[in-house]
Amino acid sequence: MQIINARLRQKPELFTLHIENGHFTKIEKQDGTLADTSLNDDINADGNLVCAPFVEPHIHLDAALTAGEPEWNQSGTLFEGIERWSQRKPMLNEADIRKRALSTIELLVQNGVQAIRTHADTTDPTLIGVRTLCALRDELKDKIDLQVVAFPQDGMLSYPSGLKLMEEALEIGADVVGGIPHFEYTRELGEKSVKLIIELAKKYDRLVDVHCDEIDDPNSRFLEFLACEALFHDMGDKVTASHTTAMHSYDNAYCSKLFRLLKNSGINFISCPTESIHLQGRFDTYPKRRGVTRVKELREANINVCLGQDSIFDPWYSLGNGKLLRTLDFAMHICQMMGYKDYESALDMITDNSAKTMCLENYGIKIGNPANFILLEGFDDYSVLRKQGEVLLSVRHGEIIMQRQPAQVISKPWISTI
Ligand code: 17E
Ligand code: FE2
Repeated sequence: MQIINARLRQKPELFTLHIENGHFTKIEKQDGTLADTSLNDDINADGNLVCAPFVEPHIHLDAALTAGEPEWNQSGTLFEGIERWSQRKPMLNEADIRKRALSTIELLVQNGVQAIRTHADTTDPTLIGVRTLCALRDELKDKIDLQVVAFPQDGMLSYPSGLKLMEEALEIGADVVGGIPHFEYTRELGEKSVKLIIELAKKYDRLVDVHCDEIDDPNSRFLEFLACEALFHDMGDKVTASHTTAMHSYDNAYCSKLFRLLKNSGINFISCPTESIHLQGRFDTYPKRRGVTRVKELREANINVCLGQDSIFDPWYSLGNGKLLRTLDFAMHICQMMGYKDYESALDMITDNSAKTMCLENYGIKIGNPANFILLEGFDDYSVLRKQGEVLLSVRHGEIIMQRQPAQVISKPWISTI
């Protein structure tokens, strides 16, 4: 298989990509545009961008597609979301979770995603979310990279037997230890939970991804605690802080000191800008805080930061369509990353940076790597972001897993009739 007339990120020329036995074998610079070949599995990229697959590093598949069941989140706060979800939890069963998770995965795949990190709530004595999503991960392992985070929604230390359930989830096979220190009853319990998360990750050899300071309280400072633990245990590359929305409300002097630790620790960040712009700032009148973490400043400090959707039609967020280009568009606006320099590598935040966060191996368009890629409308990061076009093609191990015909305008352009 060959992909001809392909653009690659940060390169002006056209390329031919050669694929054999599901792997990239040659990446060749072209001398001008090539005509279609006669081989029928060859693909003409037509000057569009061939890019590493999109990665969704933060979503809750156990809760996806449950908005309004049994009640809607009327206030739009994180806290009412948690309450609505606790009403839905007793209605969970394997078939229900599987059906919703599969439809959501399908939606993500249709939009160019090939790797997903999902949270699964452990504050449920049956652990049905963890069991079902771990089973699905194993079943889909040749089709998609799925990681499961054991996530204690109601608090690892504040929920009855929360710690025992977390350990059980890791025994079942969750890949990542999660946490929610800002929702534990006290600061002390929050800090204790972070220490335990790191201990469990070491004991079971797992990654860490904590919902950290997802609140507008400038005094919520579990991030420094998590980063310091990661630094002292020398495991920054395995640790992720999700949301960190309180960082929006920290003062600049504190942030300046904090960033030194963040940089030294090497931890990863995930921001979910559509979710946070909706859930945060809900206790403000005017002016209203945006409540999105400092993505621009993290990028400028060369700290790894990526973007996730968090929710699709669930008790926290009732919109969402699986399109990470939309999430990226929101981030560029909300975080005021609209200078030319910001655009040049914008796709990093939904591809390479997310792959680094998930510790994915053999990711990217390189000779010897599995031939996993997508085809995007546009010729570079900036034009893809601006067009907000559809993902045209998704190839995994050299096999087409999704192909889309671009939409065509069929009416006559009105301007030509004048
Ligand atoms: N749970 C939570 O604590 N925060 C969120 N943003 C979602 C679930 C979606
Ligand atoms: Fe989340």
